[in-house]
Amino acid sequence: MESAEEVLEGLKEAIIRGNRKGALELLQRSLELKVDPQKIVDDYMIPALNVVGKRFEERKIFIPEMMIAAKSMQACLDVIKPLLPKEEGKKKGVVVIGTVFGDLHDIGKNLVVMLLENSGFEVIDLGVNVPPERFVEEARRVNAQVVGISSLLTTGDPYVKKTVETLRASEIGDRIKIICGGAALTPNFVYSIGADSYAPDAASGVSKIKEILQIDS
Ligand code: B12
Repeated sequence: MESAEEVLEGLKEAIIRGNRKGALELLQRSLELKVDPQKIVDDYMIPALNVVGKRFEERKIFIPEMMIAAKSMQACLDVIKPLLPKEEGKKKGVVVIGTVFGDLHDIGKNLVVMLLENSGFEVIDLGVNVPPERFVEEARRVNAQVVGISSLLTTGDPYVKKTVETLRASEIGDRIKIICGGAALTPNFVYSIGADSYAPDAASGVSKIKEILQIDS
């Protein structure tokens, strides 16, 4: 019989290769072996996409391979979503989130959405390729406390900056809290353009949002 470690390594490999069916089967097996769903995401699924990114950078694979790997990852996330721990009770706040203009990456953002919802926040997800004005309109419409901006491409930096500036220049600019994340961003850049917070991953994103809203738990 295979060990849990072998199954999990197989799952990681299946995501890297974009073998969606295989990945889903191995995910099911890991869950049957009672592996913690959060551990599966953090220690195997996310690292799988890092390998994909590295291979793409080294020109060992190309966009179609990167795309099918992403699809396998998203299919596994859809299965895992209902299994992650969920806090019930009063809503902690409203967060509007989206991927910056020009950027179509959404897996990381979707993870942030998932974790925020499970932590008791109401989340309005604007999707990908979101123009600055859309963040403002929606944050105003739903009376959000926080706007989250995701950016995976270094070419997206000017749009992240523009989004923060547009939010700050709007009538909600004084009160809205802005948090940015995504592989393209650094804390230095994010703070230099006037955002309130930066987080390198979804779990610390939730903690940072609680921190800026001064929520204890
Ligand atoms: C999958 C993928 C794709 C898929 C995206 C599918 C999808 N639905 O998202 C596809 C194939 C479409 C794609 C396209 C492209 N991609 Co791409 N892609 C990736 C890859 C391999 C994985 C990204 C990912 O999902 N990671 C897993 C998630 C969980 O991690 P994450 O996104 O970083 O998110 C975490 C944190 O950053 C944080 N976070 C993210 N957002 C937010 C937001 C907030 C508010 C907070 C608090 C936290 C937070 O929390 C998340 C969870 O912990 C990366 C490589 C990499 N290692 O990042 C390249 C990468 C991002 N892509 C890259 C490139 C170049 C492209 C293309 C330009 C390629 C091309 N020539 O066309 C296009 C761009 C298309 C576009 N306009 O957006 C480069 C970017 C280089 C750069 N420095 O700018 C990378 C780094 C690959 C590389 N090493 O070269 N890509």
